[in-house]
Amino acid sequence: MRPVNRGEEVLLLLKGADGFISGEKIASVLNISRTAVWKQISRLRKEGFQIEAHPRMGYSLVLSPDRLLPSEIRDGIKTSLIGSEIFYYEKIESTNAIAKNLAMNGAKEGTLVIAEEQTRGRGRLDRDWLSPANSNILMSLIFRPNLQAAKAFSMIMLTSVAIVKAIQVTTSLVAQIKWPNDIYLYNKKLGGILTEFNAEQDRVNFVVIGVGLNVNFDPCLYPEIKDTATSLKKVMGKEVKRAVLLRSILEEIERGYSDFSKGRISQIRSEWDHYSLVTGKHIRIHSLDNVEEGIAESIDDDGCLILRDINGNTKRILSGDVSLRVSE
Ligand code: BT5
Repeated sequence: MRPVNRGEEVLLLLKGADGFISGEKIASVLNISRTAVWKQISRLRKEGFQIEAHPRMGYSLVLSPDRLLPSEIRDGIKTSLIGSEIFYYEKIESTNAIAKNLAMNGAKEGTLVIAEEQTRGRGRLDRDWLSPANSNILMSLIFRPNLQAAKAFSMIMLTSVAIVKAIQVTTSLVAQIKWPNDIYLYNKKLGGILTEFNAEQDRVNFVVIGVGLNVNFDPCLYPEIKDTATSLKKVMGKEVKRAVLLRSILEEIERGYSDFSKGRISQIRSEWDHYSLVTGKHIRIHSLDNVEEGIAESIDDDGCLILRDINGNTKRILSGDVSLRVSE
């Protein structure tokens, strides 16, 4: 993916330089004035990049901030659709809320909304999603699939598979998928997915997929989740570079979405089964007014769970607002 603004172009040259690169060289490569170079350097410094300046030798990048800035996300990313537009916020209400708004106003498929902090991060049924600033991944993606509304939740399947694959590639940890929308690591919740969509006459206009993933925070910060949540840092005992993980997630989502769009659902389903925490287990599924019990067999193409009850009958359970408990 190509850089989209001058700041990113300057950053790429700094990153590619072996030590210092002169202001004159940057100016000539980008065909801009020395003053324009200096302005971009000041801007990058304000964003938290530590750039050393030397009167004769020029500029050298000393340290990049641990921020999910668009320039950091784009650096070396191998996607063409996912993240082709990035909206970055230090602090906003909820990335899903912003993404829905952008989608309503015609934002392109693949648009990524990313925040360092949310003031009203949401789970399903308006539950809170908790995360301190600058620690985790809080993002939403806009999709415009050619899909019936009833099938919109099937996209959780490809997103969760993409997340666990990216975690495995970047950290070697094997996380698991807990139907319908959770990512688990060693039996604690590492992340959640919130899918929302807008449809007309049974066709989907857009789907917004929100992901909250615990990377570098300590769940003990929040009494409500300290016993049930985990983070990659907590398990690994060291920080994980969020931009590296995020890039990998976006790349896996692009791959999964391409398969999904070509109708190759069985490939995604078999990967889902491989990482599933519930397949083959005795489970209880709670919805607002009902409890179902049985053995989780698999999921179908629509993302519904296939449950076999004690009489041997199978049932499809919609992945709406249900919660699932695995029996001991
Ligand atoms: C989810 O809901 O798991 C979906 C969460 C999606 C969050 C992302 S962040 C970016 C985007 N913008 C948003 O506003 N949302 C999305 P649900 O299955 O309803 O689980 C919510 C429950 O998880 C809460 O009631 C808590 O018990 C628990 N929880 C909250 N924060 C957590 C965290 N950081 N880690 C683990 N569990 C958490």
